[in-house]
Formats: sequence, structure tokens, C-alpha cells
Amino acid sequence: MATYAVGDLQGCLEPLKCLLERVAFDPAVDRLWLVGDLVNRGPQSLETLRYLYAMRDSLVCVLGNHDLHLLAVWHNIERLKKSDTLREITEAPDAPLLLDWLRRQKLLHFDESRGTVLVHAGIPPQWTLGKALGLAAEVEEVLRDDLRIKQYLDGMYGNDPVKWHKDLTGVDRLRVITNYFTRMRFCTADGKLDLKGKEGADTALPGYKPWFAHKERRSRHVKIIFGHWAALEGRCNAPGVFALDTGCVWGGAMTLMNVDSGEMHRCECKDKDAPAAATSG
Ligand SMILES: [Mn+2]
Repeated sequence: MATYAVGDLQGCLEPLKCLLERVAFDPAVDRLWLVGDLVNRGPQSLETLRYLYAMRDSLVCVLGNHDLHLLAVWHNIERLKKSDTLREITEAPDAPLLLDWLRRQKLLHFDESRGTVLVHAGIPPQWTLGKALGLAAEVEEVLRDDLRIKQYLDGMYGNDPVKWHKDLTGVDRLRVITNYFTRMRFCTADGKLDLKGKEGADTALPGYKPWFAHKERRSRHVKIIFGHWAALEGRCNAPGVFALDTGCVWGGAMTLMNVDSGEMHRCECKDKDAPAAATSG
């Protein structure tokens, strides 16, 4: 009985299967945690979703920005972008089943017995774990609500407000919460976001740092497993913080971690048609 976490899949199903074979994953007893961005850009987004849905009882999954984008496309809020590879999902006969499962996943998962958090992008420095869990739950509730999900997805896109304030309400409030959990890389110590920078940890603007690098970060006493930031190449200098996106879809590798032992495994991305440059997380 083991618990594993795996980095961004982005429709790369073969490297996931390679990793699960490597550790002899048994869905009857083992558990797999997914950091989100299950789909898009890679070769097999639909097959990946079907594969995960079939083993849903063995999964813990948090949502990434690409998963939310897929939900927005499905609800006719947002059009497909040129680089999206999501049409195969929205046109599939089982799309309603798969996407209803997807929208019921969390933004933040906390395993109390392990003192470990799973999140797509991260937790901003000014939030305690308790605060973060409460705010994630606000978005999770809206995603499950047939009446409110469209309004949320419609207002989800955008970089403002750049910083959390407790008096924020409505879509502005939900947007900044979503941006922290699913898009953040660099921010200031008090949580002002720079959502444009996508390169390595040493490319922060003056006054900004990678979210995990702020010394007084209020969630520093729990372990955090995250994805989203391929340019880190799995390197993260903060103790107890584990960066699992190693850019599989960009021709890198997929990384799987044994949550309890910390043991890491990698399978190379063998898709020769993979996009050449890491332009998105
Ligand atoms: Mn992402």
C-alpha cells in the first residue's frame, strides 16, 4: 500500500503508464495523487481522462489551469486556442461523464496524517494552510454548483486583482483565489502576483520571488507537492516543497514521487511531435 504523486500529465498517457508500471502500481491498494493539468497540448488528452476516470477511486486530483480552461470551453465560455488539443474531449460521447467528474475535483488537497498538501501552482506566502483550505473550498463549491459554475468560468480569466484582499467579493474574489492556486509562480512577500514570468526561479522581477522562496511563508510547516512550473525542471530549494512538473509535454520527462519515502522516478516523454518550447505551464 503506497501513495504516489505525479507531475503534470497534459495528455501524455504513455509516460504515466510507464511510471505506474515502474512502481507496480496496484489501484486496489495504492493511491495516486495528481497535481493537475491532466489535459491539453499533449497527444492523448481524451484517452488520459478516460484512463483516470476508470481508476477514479484510487485517485486524489487537484485542478490546474488547463483543466479549468477545458471546463470553460465545455461550457461555451471560452473558445479553443490554436495550441489547444481539447476538441477530441468536447466532441466525445462520454464528455458529459468525464467533465462532470473533472469539475468535482479540488483546488487544494490536505492529507492530515502526512502533513502534506497537493496543489497545482502553490500557496501564496500570506496565507496559512487553514486560510488556503477555506478559500479553495469557496471555488470548489461554485464548480459543483450548476447555477454558479458558468458565471465563475466566465469571470475566471484575467490577471487582476494582482493581490488578495479579504474584502474582495464575487468573481474578482474567485479569480484571484484561482490564480494563486492554479497559475502562480512569482509573487511578493505579501502575495502580489506576477503572472507573466514563466522562466526559472532566478528570473524574478525586483521585489518578487518564487512563491515558495519567501522565508516567512505561513504554510512553511507543511509539505507541499505542486506542478505547473516546468522551467524549474523539478528543482526547488525550499525544504518540504516538491516541484513535480518536469515538462513531459515539452519533450522532458514525467516525474512520480513516493509521497512517504520521497523516492523519485522518471519516464521520458517519447512523443517526437511534442512542441519544442516551454511556453505554457
Ligand atoms: Mn499549469
